[in-house]
Amino acid sequence: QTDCKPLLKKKDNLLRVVFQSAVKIGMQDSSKSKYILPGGIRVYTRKAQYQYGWDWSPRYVTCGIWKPVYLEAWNDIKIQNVTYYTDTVTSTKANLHLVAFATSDKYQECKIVLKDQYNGKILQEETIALAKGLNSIPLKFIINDPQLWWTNGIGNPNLYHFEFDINKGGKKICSDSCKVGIRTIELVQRPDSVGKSFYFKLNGVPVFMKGANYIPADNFIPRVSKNDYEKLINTAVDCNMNMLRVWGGGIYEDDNFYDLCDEKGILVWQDFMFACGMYPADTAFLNNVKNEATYQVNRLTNHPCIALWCGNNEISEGWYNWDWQKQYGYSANDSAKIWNNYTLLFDTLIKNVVNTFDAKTPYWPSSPKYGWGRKESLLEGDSHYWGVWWGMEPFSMYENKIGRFMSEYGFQAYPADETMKTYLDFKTSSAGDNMNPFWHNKHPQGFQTIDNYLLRDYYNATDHKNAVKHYTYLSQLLQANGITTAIEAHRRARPYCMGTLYWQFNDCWPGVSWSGMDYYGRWKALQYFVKKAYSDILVTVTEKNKTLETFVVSDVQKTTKAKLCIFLSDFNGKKIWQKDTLITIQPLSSSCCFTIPVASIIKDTSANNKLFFAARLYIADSLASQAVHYFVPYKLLKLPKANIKRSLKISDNKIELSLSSKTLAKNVYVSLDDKYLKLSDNYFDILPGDEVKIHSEEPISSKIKVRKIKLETFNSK
Ligand code: BMA
Repeated sequence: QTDCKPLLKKKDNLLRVVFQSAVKIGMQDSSKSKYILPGGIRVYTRKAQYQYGWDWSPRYVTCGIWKPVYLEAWNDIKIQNVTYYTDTVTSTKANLHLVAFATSDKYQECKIVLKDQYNGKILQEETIALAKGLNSIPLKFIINDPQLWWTNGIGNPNLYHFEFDINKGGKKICSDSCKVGIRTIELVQRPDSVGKSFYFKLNGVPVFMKGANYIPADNFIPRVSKNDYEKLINTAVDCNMNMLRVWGGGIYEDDNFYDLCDEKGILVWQDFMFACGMYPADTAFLNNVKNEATYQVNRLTNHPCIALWCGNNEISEGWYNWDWQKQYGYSANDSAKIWNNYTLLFDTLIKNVVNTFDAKTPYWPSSPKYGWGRKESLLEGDSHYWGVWWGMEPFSMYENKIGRFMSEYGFQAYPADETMKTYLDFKTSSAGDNMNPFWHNKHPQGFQTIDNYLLRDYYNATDHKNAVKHYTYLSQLLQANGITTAIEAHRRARPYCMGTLYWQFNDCWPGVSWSGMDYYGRWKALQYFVKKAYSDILVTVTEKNKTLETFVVSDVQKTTKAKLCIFLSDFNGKKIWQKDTLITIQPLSSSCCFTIPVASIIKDTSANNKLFFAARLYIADSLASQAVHYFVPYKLLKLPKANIKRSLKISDNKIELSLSSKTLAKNVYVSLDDKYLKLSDNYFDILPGDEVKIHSEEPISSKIKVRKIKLETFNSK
């Protein structure tokens, strides 16, 4: 934002560089205008918009420039950037080309050389002449038997390491090295009988996207270390995700973030950093955005993880659905001007930058295409469905409101008690106390909304003897069940729906929010549930018109043989009905394998609250996925008192815990001495007669005793 003029000063034998800055903020132009723009002052400053406060982040407007400032000197030739393109790919050959931009301080002849850094082999070399000034240098090359880049779950994220050199007289003058993935990506939007498809093809394969919306990992961005990024991306991988959306009110992420996504096969839906507001479009602002977009597109274009450039978050939705025109009292002229500014920014300027510098990656002007109240939002484009939470609709609506690509939907939950204890005194606070600012919930109706939904499926735990802890546990179950209802419905709807990204993956501070994983990386129940709901092959059960439908969904490319065991049981393990069948699961598919009317297996409906229906899918004799369906809201279940047997083994500072129960034990939460413990699974049901084996994923002290392991189970009131 500033116009920096370096001044060199010599003092104490040190050369000091002083940046004199004439502060120019975009405000200058708009101060002449009569209207206020939605978003207020923040839309004039090109810095992280969430720093002005969001419904999950505090307001830290004074956060400033956080990246290093440096001067770069060069002479002779400087490579500005090198962009790699995958042109065509077959299993035996990939045709690629690169375009290098290099500045030369004179006319001169030189040799360009492209090497494979892994084996040192020269892939291509040419003698060329550079003109004085900026030169564009194209170079074609071939990779035989290419190892393609694939996403997590589909294949290996293979990377090549290329080095592009400019040599003179046999000497290297300058060089640029880059890790590149050989892959093609397409966004397919084909008109069909309902609307238009919206899905990604990776190397020609339609891939169902499973992931979440990513926000900055801290209020104070320099605090995020490489290790933190690793923890975050490892969680995405661990939870069987293949896409993260870098949301437009945050930051263009650190190089480490994209490097890790490249290495681990996570595609990135990359928003430009504009969100929920209308932006000015005076010449200074446009020039500034042009520089910003050009810089970011050039910085990120070679990352195979970049699947999509998206102009903004919820601006077109805001303009058409949030009544801004009335709220801000715009005249017809004001409205025309403001919308014209929008189109200049997102339909012209940014789109042109992407087409110029990264034409191989699709561009999408705004997420979502239509607001969630409009029927078109379910027929084409991507969709943010907020009828649940903002619209107070029941979780079951997730099964009906399914668009072509669900890029946002979400529900809040409390973080782990240990996280809350870092900012809250449990003794003086009571659960659900939304007047207490120390609860760290930035959503104005956050607590009331959680409470409201809690009463539908569970009960309000504020009078529980251990209220905060119990409320936390229940709110996490509520969120986990709600969001997985959505995920499973989206996956069943494949290929109509081809992606699901819940809101939100992570947090920027410890607090109550929509995240599945809190600020300290502690998993809420949702994260454990997501890991299962995103598994490559999933069995899922839904009840529609009093009929139970068992679906099997596959995201793998090969045909799979499996055994499906379906049964109805009471909570003491008495099987009332069962059926085993052998099935063949088609690649990249979702199909309903079995339906049965509820009435044909449950004669006495008053016993519904003591029964569950389960589907278990075995692949090569091991349990690949399991679905459990209950017939009444959880609060109405007549659960027996669980008597869980445990056996504990500790080796190499790792816990191996085996839990079994003769009766149903619902949502078993395992903690260690009341401390949060990252486990291979948690909050799970132990079906009657089952043994569940879990292990710790973080080192623990070898002094742990069985009685230190605490178990909490859900018990209807
Ligand atoms: C979405 C996002 C954010 C917001 C979240 C929760 O629509 O785009 O703006 O934080 O909802 O309300």
